[in-house]
Amino acid sequence: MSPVVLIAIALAVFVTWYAIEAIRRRSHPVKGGLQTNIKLPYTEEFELYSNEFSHCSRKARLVMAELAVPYKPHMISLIECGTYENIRPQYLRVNRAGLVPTLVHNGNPIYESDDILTYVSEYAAKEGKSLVPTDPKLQAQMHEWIENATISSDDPIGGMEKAAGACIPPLTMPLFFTSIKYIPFHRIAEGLIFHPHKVRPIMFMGIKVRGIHGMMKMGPLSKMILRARDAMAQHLVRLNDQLTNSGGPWILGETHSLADVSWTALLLRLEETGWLAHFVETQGLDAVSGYYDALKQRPSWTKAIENHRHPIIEQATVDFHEAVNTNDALRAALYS
Ligand SMILES: N[C@@H](CCC(=O)N[C@@H](CS)C(=O)NCC(=O)O)C(=O)O
Repeated sequence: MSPVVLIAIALAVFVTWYAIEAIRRRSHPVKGGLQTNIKLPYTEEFELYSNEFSHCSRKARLVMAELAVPYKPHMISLIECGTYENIRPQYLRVNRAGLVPTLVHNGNPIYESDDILTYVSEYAAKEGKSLVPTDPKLQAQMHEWIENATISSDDPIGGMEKAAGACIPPLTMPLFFTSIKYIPFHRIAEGLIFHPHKVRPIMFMGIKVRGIHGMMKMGPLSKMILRARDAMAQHLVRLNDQLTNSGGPWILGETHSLADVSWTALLLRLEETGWLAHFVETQGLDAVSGYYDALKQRPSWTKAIENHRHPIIEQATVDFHEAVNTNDALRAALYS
């Protein structure tokens, strides 16, 4: 058979495969809350699809642990942890947006981590457990702090000066750089072909090529990281004031609430990416520092965080700290 015919056959096979896969992997944005119109297979009353490293997933696992609601866990890999499992047909049947977390209650999915927090809290309230204060003024404050720590599905980095959650993706960059080193190119290529937001796999390709030592030499990226850094410093100063004024130990004072669940995940992300120590040192955030220590003493921390550490992220964290300690230029670009 001539090479031309062979190439034509290979091309036809690829195009057919692509056309079938593209249909199987069709994704679209989803609205938050309980989806009564979707019924998924399930074996346990609650099943939670989450990722070890994802900020929003950690919030969902924390609320389940805080309110002692049992669930069957399904761990979904994201590219920074190894593969694009979130855009494969099996998971897209659970969540057409290809985002984690998804909580499934008796077969009905609940989307958006903040809606999961509210849903689980309302469910547990029937058994007398609650993470929502009864005072409407405190409730309003709680929602404001939750919203402040949210990563938007539509525009994850929009409004950094307004919301701490929007600063999280840029401030996570150091760990993306060091974790992606362990992910082969062909895995990222899966995202280039099928991810609904191509800019994400393109960015991962770029950061894999560049490596952590080149991170702050990437002009627009380094600008975005520094903007997020400066905005986050202000959010933490506000948190510090809130903790001081409320008298602590929690955001609303004596009541541990859903706001603290959200901020546990946020402070953890800042710790593992090295930012928390920098902010505490430069802004003098004693209240935040004590608050984070207290959060880590709660039993939910072990259940939702320690029991779900991911080896690639653990190694990436070590690599990042080593890079910063051995590269003066990188350290100066990040912290001065
Ligand atoms: N607003 C959504 C955001 C969900 C979201 O962005 N999840 C990220 C992880 S924190 C994700 O699944 N990313 C996968 C990807 O973009 O490939 C929520 O709070 O649940």
